[in-house]
Formats: sequence, C-alpha cells, structure tokens
Amino acid sequence: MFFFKKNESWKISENEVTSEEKFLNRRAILKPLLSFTISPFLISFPSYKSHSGVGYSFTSKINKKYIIDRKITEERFATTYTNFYEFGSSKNIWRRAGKLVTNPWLIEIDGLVKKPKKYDIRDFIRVLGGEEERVYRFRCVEAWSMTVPWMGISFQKLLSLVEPKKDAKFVRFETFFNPDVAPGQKQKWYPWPYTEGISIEEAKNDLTFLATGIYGKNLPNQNGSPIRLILPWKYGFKSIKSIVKISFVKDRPIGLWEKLAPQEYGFWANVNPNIPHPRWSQEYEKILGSTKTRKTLIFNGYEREVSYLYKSLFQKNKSILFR
Ligand SMILES: Nc1nc2c(c(=O)[nH]1)N[C@H]1C(S)=C(S)[C@@H](COP(=O)(O)O)O[C@H]1N2
Ligand SMILES: [Mo]
Repeated sequence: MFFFKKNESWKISENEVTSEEKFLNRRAILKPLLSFTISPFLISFPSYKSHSGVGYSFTSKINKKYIIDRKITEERFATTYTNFYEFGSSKNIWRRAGKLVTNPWLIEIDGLVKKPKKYDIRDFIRVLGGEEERVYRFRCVEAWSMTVPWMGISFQKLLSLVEPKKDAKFVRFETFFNPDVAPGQKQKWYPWPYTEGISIEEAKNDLTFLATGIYGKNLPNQNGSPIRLILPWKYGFKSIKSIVKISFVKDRPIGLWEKLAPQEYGFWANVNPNIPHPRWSQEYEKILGSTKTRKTLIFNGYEREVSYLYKSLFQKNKSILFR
C-alpha cells in the first residue's frame, strides 16, 4: 500500500534503548532558568491518604476481535517498566505513582460537543456501558514493545454519548496536574500538564480505546489509573495516562512532547519501521521481559484497520506517517 525507502538493517542494542527524556534533560540544563512562570493549571486536588484501586467491579467481556497471535507480556514487566514522567524519568517509578489519589476522580468532557459534562469515573464507565477486554500490541518510540490485555471502553461509545459538533476536528486530552504528589511536575521546563491530541477521524476508529484496567484488574497507578487513552498503532507517548479532561476542539492540539521536541515527536506518530526517529531506529523492537527483538510492523501491525485514515494526508506530505 505505502512504499518507503528502506534503511540499513541494523539492530538496536540494549544500551540504545534509553529514555525519551535523556536528551531533553540535557536541553533543560542548557536552557536558562527563565521559565519561572506559575502554571495556570494549578488545581487543588482532594488529598485523601492511603488508596488502593478505584474499586469499581469488572464485568467486562473479552472482545474476540482483538485477540492476537503474540505472547502476552508478563504482568510484572508491563506494570513495573513504565513511562510516567509526572513521577520521574526513570523506568522504575512505579512505586512512586502509588501516591496518586484516584478515588474520587472527575473526568470532564468539554469543547465542541452537544453534551458537555463532568463525570465521576465510576459513573462515566457505567453510562458508557461498562468495560470490554482487548489484547493489543503496544510500541514505545524508544523501541520496546509489549502485548497486554486492556480493559476499557471503545472511544466510539464516548462519541455517541457526548455528540461532537460538526466543527470538532480534533480531540485533546489532558492529564492531572498536582506537583505535590507528582514530583516530576516540579520540573518547570516541561509544559505540564501532559496533553495529547488526535484527529476526530482517528477518534472514530474502532481501535481507539479508553483503558480503565489491565490484566483483568483496575489499572495500577503507574499504568495511568483510573483512565488512559490507548492507540495501539501509534507510538506510546500518544497514549496519555490518568486523564482529567477530554476536549473537542477546532484546531490541532500540540502535546507535551511535540512542544518540547517537535522534530522528535510529531503529531501523527504512527508506528513506522521505515522512518527512523532521530535517536532510535524504528526497524526493530525489544520485547519487554524477553531477550528477543523483532521487526517492527507498519502501523504496529494495524495497517488494515487504520491506513485509510492517512491516505490523503500521505499524498500531500510523505513524512506524516511518523511526524
Ligand atoms: N500522563 C502521561 N502519559 C503518558 C506518559 C507520561 O509520561 N505521562 N508516557 C507515555 C509514554 S512515552 C509511553 S511509552 C506510555 C507508557 O505506558 P505504560 O507505562 O503503561 O507502558 O505512556 C504514555 N503516556
Ligand atoms: Mo514512550
């Protein structure tokens, strides 16, 4: 369907799989400390102490359409090797994320919709008809991948609930902002809160998913509790965690990573083995919890489901499949 120039077939080595942030940290050191602005997003959060899970019960059904022929990553790897920059830039911040209070949790749907509303997360799941389970591949731009069973809600259900208006062309997602529990948010060079965006056509795609659980349980905090986006054909940074707001907007949103380094983190960010990231070849991926690597697939193996979304864009601009 699409034709690309092939790169040299070289493999990534273990020590090349470093953090998304390494280079940005260096940048931050070079950047003078001019950015002493107070964030307009400073919201006070209820500060309940101990917490364990949101506590809603799962009555989800496995969706057979999304079972794939790949070994499911062991739970201990998927839940301890995580990216969640609000809690630090290393991969083992999972314990720290435990401090996040996810009950109660409000999620607001606003912007260009007929039915804007703020929901408690449990009501939200209930009005959307409860969870289903889907096994998806997941691919980080740092060239590691996993295969996990998510529980959650098809984004299409949200679209029918809130009824986007005609002029809603993009959807913007926003993570919580609370530096008291998320020390990473004290690092002023990041444009907190974490935000991401997709086009309305992408939002309508069958694969677009709001995950509320993993391995049959509520999402652990480190994986984005109580609700996160999952876009299995895009690089992982698009799959924003711990969402507090979903806005339907006219103009293309610019997410946290795109703001920081647009040459590295483009808006479309579709998995593509033929377009190398400036710091990581995308040709191969390391399988989380294994010593194996495998060849990366175009659109992370979801070409059949999503390539129609990009045909006209691709004709206009050949680089959009990554950036
Ligand atoms: N709010 C928020 N969402 C986020 C991130 C983050 O740092 N903060 N990291 C992203 C990146 S880079 C990846 S690869 C995935 C990782 O998801 P996982 O930790 O559940 O594997 O979450 C994405 N969503
Ligand atoms: Mo990532």
